[in-house]
Amino acid sequence: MGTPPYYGPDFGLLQKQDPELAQVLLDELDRVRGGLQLIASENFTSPAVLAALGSTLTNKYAEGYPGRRYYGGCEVVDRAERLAIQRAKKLFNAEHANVQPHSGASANLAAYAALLQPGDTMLAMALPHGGHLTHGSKVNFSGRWFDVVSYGVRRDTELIDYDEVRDLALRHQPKLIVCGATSYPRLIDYGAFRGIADEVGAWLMADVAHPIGLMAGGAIPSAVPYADVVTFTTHKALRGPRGGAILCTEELAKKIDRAVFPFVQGGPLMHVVAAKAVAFGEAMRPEFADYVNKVIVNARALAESLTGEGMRAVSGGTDTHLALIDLRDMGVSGAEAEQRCAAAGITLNRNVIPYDPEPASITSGIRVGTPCVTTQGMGPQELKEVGTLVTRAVRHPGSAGEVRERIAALLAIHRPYLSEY
Ligand code: DSN
Repeated sequence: MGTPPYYGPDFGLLQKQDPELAQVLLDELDRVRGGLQLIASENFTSPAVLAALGSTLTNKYAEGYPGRRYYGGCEVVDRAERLAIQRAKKLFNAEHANVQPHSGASANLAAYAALLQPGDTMLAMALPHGGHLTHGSKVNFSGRWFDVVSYGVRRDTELIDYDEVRDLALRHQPKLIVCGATSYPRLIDYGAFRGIADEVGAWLMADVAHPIGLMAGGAIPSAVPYADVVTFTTHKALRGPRGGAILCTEELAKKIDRAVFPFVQGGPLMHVVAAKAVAFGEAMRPEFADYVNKVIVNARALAESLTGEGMRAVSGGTDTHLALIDLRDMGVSGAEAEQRCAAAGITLNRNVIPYDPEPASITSGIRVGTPCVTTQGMGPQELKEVGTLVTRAVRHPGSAGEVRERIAALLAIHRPYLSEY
């Protein structure tokens, strides 16, 4: 008998050796197959991405960069990282890519480390208006280590007020301007941010963790031509493994690489780097462009359905993969809505809305997104029904059983990790 050519995940072995943990994996698969996943920042990776994640590359220490490692035996994993870098540069038309950040937060920490010193001033979107913890929240390193000035959205339009951003930039002279958000349903004008950054001599960083997949598929304009540094995660609409990455200009390449390693991180997760390469390769295919266009069409259909049922979409709708819903007119909090939806088999998250009178633990809103359901093959007709079901679950908690049945019927046709990829 020859040596098997590949050694990879063997679920039967895991079940035999550790049935308790194996059951967790089965239960999680049951959970996603048995409900509707509307969390805007999640997706279902392809089996090919999962195969790379479950590979022996997890074993290798590879501190450093391809060809310049601090451990021997890296010549094979170097190929995985080179592939990931080449594909990221090609996919996003970027001068330089660093694919090692373990997460979006690590990528942001590294970008700040490359561009700022503690105490420097940065201008970024406020968390309660759709920004991110790492954009200067007081409970995060970014808010503690930097002098953070925040911009938000206008009360009337619920859109970024570029005049306010410019005024704040002129007044505070930040060294870095950060654009990008986690619950902003509209397109961001990266050109306007570039103009403001140039006017005050600031670096421009775009944290496009949310819309990077849409940019990869060409469904929305890219931030890469405008920003000095672009940080992102690979696991949202991009549909790769959980992780982060950074794109930047050649001018900043060395600073960014040194900031990721050795300043912020030690050894990279080579199985994840390999899985990122797989995901970037998948995102180059025409089917992926088709997928992300459908994600947006579906998000619009869902937002229209929800507003047709009497909910209010913040900013009036969406241009992206997500919608933010204000529940105040319904007299239901975001936390209650999240619980009621969970009882009906719908997973989504409560979310603060701009000028929210409620704290983050309660909120007045929910955020919904379509990356998962679109991967499952649902289209606008199904999303119209999903909107009706979400509204019914939120308004009438007693109808949870009925809603569950309808969802089961939808999922019988569109089942994650069962239907064709
Ligand atoms: N936690 C991510 C999200 O759900 O948007 C952002 O980091």
